[in-house]
Amino acid sequence: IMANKIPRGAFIVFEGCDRSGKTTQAKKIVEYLNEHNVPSQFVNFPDRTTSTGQVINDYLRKKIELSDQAAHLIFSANRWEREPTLTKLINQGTNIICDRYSFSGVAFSAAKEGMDISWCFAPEKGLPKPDAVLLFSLNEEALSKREGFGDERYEVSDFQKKVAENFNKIKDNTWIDIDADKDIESLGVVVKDIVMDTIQRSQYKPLEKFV
Ligand code: NYM
Repeated sequence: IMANKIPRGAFIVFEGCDRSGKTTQAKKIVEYLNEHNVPSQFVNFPDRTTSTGQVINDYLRKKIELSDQAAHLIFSANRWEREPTLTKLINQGTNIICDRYSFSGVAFSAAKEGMDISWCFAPEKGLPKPDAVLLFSLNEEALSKREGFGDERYEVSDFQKKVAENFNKIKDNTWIDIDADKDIESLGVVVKDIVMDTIQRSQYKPLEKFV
């Protein structure tokens, strides 16, 4: 007899450089889904509210210094801290729209001298693998027209360029490239189609893990 399985939620990650508009879009689609009775939750990494998140916040605000390796592992620990709740929510049918994930961890850390991509990816193994990754990109001209960076660590254009290169190195053919040089509404239409499609096709597939 076939088990009467409950559809699970989709796990959808929005990635990209700072200022690409992904946070706005992630919040907007979550609002839309919930309004249409599709249970969904916005999640963002780093999650600055947890115990590791407070250390990360101090680090990003340059209140404390950490070695590059230690900083990297704390960002990863921040995801592992959330993993049990995330997996549970997904399996219970909540769609997770996640603003940054392991790929930001790798792309930002590996933009530093002496940090390589495979070392950076190692602590991510075993975390839930997203059903879709949307990579928000802006060309240099479009980026320069947006409001300036803040004064957190990493918010400088030379560093962001390296981060963008890393995203392109680590992406595979399942990632969806999003040209973020659009107004909020038009970008929202693009995002909505991809998200609805992902929810549909992920419902009865088991949630995978990074290997
Ligand atoms: N960041 C984010 C990392 O360096 N490693 C990570 O694992 C993650 C998730 O934190 N500049 C960086 C990217 C951002 C910064 O993120 C804070 P946000 O989305 O601006 O709060």
